[in-house]
Amino acid sequence: MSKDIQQVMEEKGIEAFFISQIHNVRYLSGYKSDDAFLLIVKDKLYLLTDPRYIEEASENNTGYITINWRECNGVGRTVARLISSESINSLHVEENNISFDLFNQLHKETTVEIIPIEGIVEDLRSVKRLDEIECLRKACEIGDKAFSKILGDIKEGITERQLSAKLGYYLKNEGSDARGYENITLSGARTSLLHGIPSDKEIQEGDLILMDFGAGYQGYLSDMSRTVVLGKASEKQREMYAVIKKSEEDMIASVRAGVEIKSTYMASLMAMEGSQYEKYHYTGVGHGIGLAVHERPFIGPRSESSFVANNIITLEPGIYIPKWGGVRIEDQVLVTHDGCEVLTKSPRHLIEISN
Ligand SMILES: [Mn+2]
Repeated sequence: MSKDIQQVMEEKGIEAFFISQIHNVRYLSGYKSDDAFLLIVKDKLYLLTDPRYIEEASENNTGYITINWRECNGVGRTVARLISSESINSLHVEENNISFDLFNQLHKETTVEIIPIEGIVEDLRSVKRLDEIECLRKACEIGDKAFSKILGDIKEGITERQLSAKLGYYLKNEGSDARGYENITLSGARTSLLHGIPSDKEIQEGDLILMDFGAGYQGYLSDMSRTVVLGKASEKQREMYAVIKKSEEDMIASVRAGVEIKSTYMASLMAMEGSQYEKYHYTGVGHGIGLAVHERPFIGPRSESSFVANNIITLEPGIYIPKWGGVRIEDQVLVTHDGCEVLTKSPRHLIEISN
């Protein structure tokens, strides 16, 4: 069960909290807009937005008092006015998500101390509520459906860009929201590019094809990767694939509420220890996912915390050999008390596509 923001503020001695990160605004207020801010004090919740959104915001029944910041000549002035009516000595702001301009406005308009802080709402977001889990489950389902469709389009001569466009179509057609970035569809030697952009390269017989993509459902995202081969896989492709498949399965087996996240990173290495592939392994092997595609917790050698039930994370070990190619398998899982549930259900064995 995730905690209430006002409860966390009280524990941390935060009197007033100005929230400007867009996913954090959405998470706490349920309100979707690219122009909205929250001011949270002990016993009041304020949503600040502009006239274009005011009607929609007022219908939002989540306990927030809606304020049109234009009527008060700016966000900074509005916040200043609201906190001057409370007996407040300090205002916390989100350190990495406030513009210089807005910070200056707040500084100019208020006399209270402005204190930067980070990660408060992000930590809450890392433990999913049941309604969020349902949306994420649905986003994974849409991703799986699109994957099963795109396999039929992988043929000699189609370009990476065309494949990406078709994948985008299948995702939308199955019910996906728009996502903020393109799907990754790479082929041949280009599969070693970790976040490569689909190009006009045509897919050839014998190519590895790496697809990293996902859907959105009511703002909640899925993220999955599959690597397939057009035609018969070579000995080396088969070997690399087997290593990564084992690596991912070891990671899945390691996940459980209470387990140190670092140990899941260590599990990703077991399958390749001592092999020629170890040095081509990339250390970012997974991440939390929700309203943002990459959010807490992050899975790597420097992870400090432990998994909590209802974290939703991706596991994505990969081997990337420059100028030769790469293999990545990525699945999205729900952390539970006795392990994890894999939400992306697409097959994980090596698919060899025959024309
Ligand atoms: Mn990912």
